Amino acid sequence: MRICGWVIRRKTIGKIVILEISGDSSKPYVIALKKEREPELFKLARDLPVGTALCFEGELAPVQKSRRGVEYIAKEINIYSRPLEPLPVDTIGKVPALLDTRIKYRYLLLRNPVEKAIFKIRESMLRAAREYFIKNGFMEIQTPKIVAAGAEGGATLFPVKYFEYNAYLSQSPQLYKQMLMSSVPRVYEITPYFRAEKFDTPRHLNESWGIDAEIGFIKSEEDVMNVLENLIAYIIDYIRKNNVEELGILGVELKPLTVPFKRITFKEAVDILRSEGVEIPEGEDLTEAAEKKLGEIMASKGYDIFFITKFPWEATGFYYMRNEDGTTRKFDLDYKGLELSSGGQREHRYEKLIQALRDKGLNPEGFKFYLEAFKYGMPPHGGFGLGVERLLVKLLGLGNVREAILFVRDRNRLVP
Ligand code: AMO
Repeated sequence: MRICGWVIRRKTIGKIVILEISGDSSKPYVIALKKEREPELFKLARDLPVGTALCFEGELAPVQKSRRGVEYIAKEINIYSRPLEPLPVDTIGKVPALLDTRIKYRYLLLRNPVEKAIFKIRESMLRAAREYFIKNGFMEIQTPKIVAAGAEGGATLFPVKYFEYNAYLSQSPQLYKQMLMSSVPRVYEITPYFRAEKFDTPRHLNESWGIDAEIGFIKSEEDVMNVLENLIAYIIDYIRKNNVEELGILGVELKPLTVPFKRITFKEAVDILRSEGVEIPEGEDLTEAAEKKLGEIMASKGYDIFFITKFPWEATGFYYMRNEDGTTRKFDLDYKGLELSSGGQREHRYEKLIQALRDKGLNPEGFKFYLEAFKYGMPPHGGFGLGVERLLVKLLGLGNVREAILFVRDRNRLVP
């Protein structure tokens, strides 16, 4: 068998050299080279620097002695590239690197089983999401990332020069997934969000990823919440089943979630917070601090994950359906004090949608292409956007969304 990778550790114990090699598996490959048994390979390996790219021909060792990896007996080693300099980071993670360094050298640190496990689980998360949607009759879509109008507020749009037009990077597939509700009853997209927020927080990126879904012919936002909670429970089950090794490497015990998740209304959330002395101004969205506090209170009652429903109109996008009482059909999904997802039922009635744009101080002219789609038999519909990095942060107990994306785009990072 030919196995390839990079030396992440070399240890000499008397007449044995042990190499740990990071390759395509989660745990390293380990080869022990004995001076007596394979003198040529022993000589070659004795001073191989960490970082060397090599392949070896070998077989699984009949006796597995290493606790750190899977042991092989090597018959032949081919060296392809030696590092020009000592590595700037420790790829076995003995010397912990600062987050800044981890981000800068993520591509190298993926040789470290711990760092790799995070991204193997991210990959699984998206695979699980696709599997869930396929099983439930959703069609995967791709919508444009260069757009003429945004759905989530003008202040957070990145302008792009698009020939003689002014364009933006897409904040969300919102407008497009809704337009497709005029022909396909269930769609989903795994997509980047570009947002020009100048935040520097552990929960914000300027290029983040979302799992977006939109569902037609719904009776209420309850139908959307059902899909979302089942999706998350499915993702967790999938990871528990398929990533035992990676969860072990990370030392994470991932507990299954039971559906349905707890639901509280926005008003109930405000009452709970006020009863704990937190000030919430009338008609405003919850601040991050309030959200965190609410997460703590809910967790103490046994609810790590919960929906907040019926957001006030003042705190939502123009496209959410309004109820008679001034609330809307928008919900958030919070997990341990962090918003993972927003969604809800949309306004699908043409006239009311135009009014909603005006009420939010937006010009319907700029949304003409979107509004058109509401003229030809638009059914009631709703959907959600689920933050990929935020979900991963919560599932693995990471401290920062920057740990959950390979190459970070934030206020201070445009390279690598
Ligand atoms: P919203 O703006 O709440 O809703 O975004 C959906 C989810 O995406 C994640 N998210 C982010 N993660 C990291 N950094 C960011 N800057 C960032 N912005 C968003 C969050 C958030 O809950 N169109 C609606 C969704 C819908 O109604 O279908 C929307 O975009 O986890």
